[in-house]
Amino acid sequence: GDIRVGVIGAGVMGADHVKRITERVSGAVVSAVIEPDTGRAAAAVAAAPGSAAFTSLEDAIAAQAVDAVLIATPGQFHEPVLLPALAAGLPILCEKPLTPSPVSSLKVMEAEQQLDRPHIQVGFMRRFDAEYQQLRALVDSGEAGELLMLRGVHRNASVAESYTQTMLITDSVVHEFDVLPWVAGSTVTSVEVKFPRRNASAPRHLREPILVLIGLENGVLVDVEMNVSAQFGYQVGTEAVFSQAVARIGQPSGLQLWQGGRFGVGEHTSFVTRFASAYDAQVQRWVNAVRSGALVDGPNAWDGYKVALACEAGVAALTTDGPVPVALPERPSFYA
Ligand code: ISE
Repeated sequence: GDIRVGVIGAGVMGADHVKRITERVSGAVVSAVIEPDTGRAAAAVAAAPGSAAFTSLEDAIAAQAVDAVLIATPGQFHEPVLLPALAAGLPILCEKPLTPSPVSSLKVMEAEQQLDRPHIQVGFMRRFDAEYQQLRALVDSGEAGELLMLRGVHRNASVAESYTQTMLITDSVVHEFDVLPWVAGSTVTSVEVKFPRRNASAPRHLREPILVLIGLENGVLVDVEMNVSAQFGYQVGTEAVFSQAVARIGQPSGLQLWQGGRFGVGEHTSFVTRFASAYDAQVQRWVNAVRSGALVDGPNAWDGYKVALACEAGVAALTTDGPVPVALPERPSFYA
């Protein structure tokens, strides 16, 4: 039958996933919404017929209401639900980041290694975006020659007052730390941050945009403009410089409009729409993996840990001149 998913956290992403599982994903239903805010919980339960609200994961487990969980709380709240979910042997799809620090990610991985196989998939949804997949396939094929550089832009229209300087790294560049090494077939070895002129329309406490230089083990150099006060909309794009070609993904591809002596193309305003089909594919493949017993079909906790190490270096790089090295320990055979 359908797997019964408990969605933990009913904020922007949690509510979006509840809707997705209920309306678009096959083989799963939302059986439980675990959310302390009663207003949010009620809205999510109303969107998922047959579901029930719980204030804690432990209550939902005790009520035998869930076969798997999707964690959509902010990163600092992941560890406190990952540990009981693992102890109950539940398959888990955990929104990014796995946890905010390498120490906490290691603790989660130790708990996971008590089980027979990996149970955690991390929600780095960009890997499920069709264009990133095409770019990775192009790198793999060798048809464009050797990959030399990746040049990324990551632009948000604006951010809430609660968004902090370190979140530029841990909440936003976190995606590039996962997906760009995945595209390049390599791993992060160093992170450096440069500061261009500050955008006066950024929240007062933020010094941004920032330029992040990411060194990869295979010699490819990655640069990312991280900009959270771009005003015009939401844009994530990558240019790949090869020895024999240049490729570009993430250009606006919406409505083309000629009006009033001008030409324009529709652009996104939020990651919710920009990556909607990537999120759909990610959740459908996770559900299929849970049903088949594979449990994970995408980035796992080891990938989440590698990103946590890169983020730690990235946060240090915010206050360091020059590159901060990233040392990667050996991968446990559990994650082979
Ligand atoms: C947000 O949490 C996300 O994950 C988005 O993909 C990213 O673009 C945004 O900067 C983050 O705050």
